[in-house]
Amino acid sequence: MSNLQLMSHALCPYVQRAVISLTEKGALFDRTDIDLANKPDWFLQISPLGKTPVLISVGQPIFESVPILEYLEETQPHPLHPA
Ligand SMILES: N[C@@H](CCC(=O)N[C@@H](CS)C(=O)NCC(=O)O)C(=O)O
Repeated sequence: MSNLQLMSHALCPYVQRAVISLTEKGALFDRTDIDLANKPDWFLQISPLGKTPVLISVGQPIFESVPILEYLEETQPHPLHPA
């Protein structure tokens, strides 16, 4: 299992932001699709608003797509922002 796990939904554009960043950076990650119409309890415990995406990095959940993108930019190679 990768150190990066993305809690996802197939149609979620906010998830796609994270997937684009992870893919462009060549980061290995596991993706778990969440049924947003029937959210599992474990998901509600890590996602305060019950929304995707949530990125779990080394066991620590990060929620909201913009902070996830900032975290990936700061911790993964291949910068997507100009210096
Ligand atoms: N501001 C959030 C928006 C995330 C969001 O709205 N996700 C939707 C799916 S695209 C969701 O999880 N909806 C389920 C719900 O609101 O119960 C972000 O940028 O991550």
